[in-house]
Order: sequence, then C-alpha cells, then structure tokens
Amino acid sequence: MKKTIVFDIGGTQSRIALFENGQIVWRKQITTPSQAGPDATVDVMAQLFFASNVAGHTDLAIGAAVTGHIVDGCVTAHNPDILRDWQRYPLQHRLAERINHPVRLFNDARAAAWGEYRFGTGQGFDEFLFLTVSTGVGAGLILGKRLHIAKNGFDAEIGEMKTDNGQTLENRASGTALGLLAMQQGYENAKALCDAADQGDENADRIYQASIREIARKLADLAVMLGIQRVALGGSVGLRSGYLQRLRQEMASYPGIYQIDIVAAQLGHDAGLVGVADLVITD
Ligand code: BMX
Repeated sequence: MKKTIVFDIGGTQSRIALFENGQIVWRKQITTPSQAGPDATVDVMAQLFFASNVAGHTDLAIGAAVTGHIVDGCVTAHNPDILRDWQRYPLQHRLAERINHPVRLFNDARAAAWGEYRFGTGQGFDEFLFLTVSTGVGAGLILGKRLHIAKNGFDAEIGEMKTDNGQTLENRASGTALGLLAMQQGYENAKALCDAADQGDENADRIYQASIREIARKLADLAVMLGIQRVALGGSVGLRSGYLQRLRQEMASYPGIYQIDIVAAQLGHDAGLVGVADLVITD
C-alpha cells in the first residue's frame, strides 16, 4: 500500500506525519531548532523520519512544507529572526540525501492553501486565499482552481508586502512582531498582549487591532486585484479566539467591492500536512 510521509517545518513548531489512504496514522511534533541553523533542522527531521519505521518501504512518497521563500529546492528565510542562516539553503537536496529518498518541497502556506482548497473550507472556490498569521505572516493562492507557484518563489509572500509606514506586513502583524511590541509596552509576550486586549486593556487593544487593520487592508487590495472569493485564516495567532471577529470588523469598514468572505481554516494546524500529502501523490 502506498504510504506518504510529510514534513511541515515552521518557524516555531515542526511536524512529521505518516498518511495512509489520505488519513494521518502517525505523527510527531517538535520545536524547530530555528536558531541553530538549517543543518540542525535536517538532523531532527531525519531522526523523526527514521522513527516512523517506513524507511525501507518501497512504495513511499515524501514531501515537505517549509516556511520560507523557495527557488529550485533552496530555502531563504526573509526574516533571520524566524530561521537563522537559511539563505538559499538546499533543503530539498540535503533532506533527500539524509533520508535516502527524493523529497518534494513546498512553502508551508502554499501547501496549506492547497489542503484547505481540496479538503477544507476552500472547496468549490476557484479563487481562494489561505492566510496564516503565526511566527510570520504567509499565504497561499488558488487562482483558476490551481495552486499558484511562481518561478521566482514569490507565489504569495504576503508578509513581504509593504504597509503605509514602509515596514513589511510581517513586521507589523506577525506573532513575532506582536511579541516585540508587547515587550516594548511591558507585556510578557504576544499572547499576554492579545489576552489583555481581549479583556479590555485599551493600550493592548490599540496595538493588537492596528496589526489586524494592516492585514485587512492587504486583503481588501487582494480582493479587487485577484477576485478572491474566500479567505481561510490559519496560524497560531490567526486561529486565536476572537481574531477572526476582529478581522471581519476591520473588513466591514471597506465598501462592498472589497468585501471578502473570511473563515477559520477547517483543517486547523494540519492544513499544510494535508496539502503536501495530496500534492505529492497527485501533482
Ligand atoms: C514568513 C515567510 C513565509 C512563510 C510565513 C509563515 C520565512 C522564514 N517565512 O512570511 O515564507 O510562509 O512566514 O510561516 O521567511 P510560519 O513559520 O509563521 O508558519
């Protein structure tokens, strides 16, 4: 029976899952050694792979979703605070070499977009966007029922889009950015800031809501630029209770042509794994 092994390498957490007949039958999660350099990540991914007991299996498909900008199997982290020393790192080659099996590589948010489009809340929408607000801010685009993959890797690097003050969206609205702002303002971390905002702290609310306003502005632009009908929201910040309502509230301030249907990702944190598992067997 065909088995599929999928890695999902994120800025904070990484996962491996074994799929059989489209279902996850085994999984493990670890903290990404994000500050130890890419070789350290390959080491732990290889250890997880060998722990799965499928290493010798003959009918095996393997894919990896990874945070970062991908060109020709090499990964670059735009933000070294998220992944240190990932500059055109040949992940596809290095991982394949370590586990002795070819690996197909996808950006994590693009993979999640495909997962949601095929099996989640994107089903039936020809133009669909998956947006993750997490360690970084990432996205994946379905255009004309196809996953948009650009030759130069800028398929949907929404976090690199500019905001009014010249910063990137990621530097304004990611969990990492909220964490920095939180500490500057005397909150312990991003979660403490968002919790305080939800409990009525006006200062925290101003910072939290401003970050969501920037996301809304980009979604409004993309709605009229690409004809996106639905957005699925994912990521540890995006899936926080109340985030979706705050984002919808910001979107409501735009005229009708900018309105876009925004929902929570149905597959939750598994969207990337599910997307890659499907891409490696059908694509
Ligand atoms: C960043 C960028 C994207 C990624 C997104 C979400 C890096 C390392 N990553 O914008 O490629 O899709 O973060 O990644 O530059 P996550 O780690 O927050 O899930």
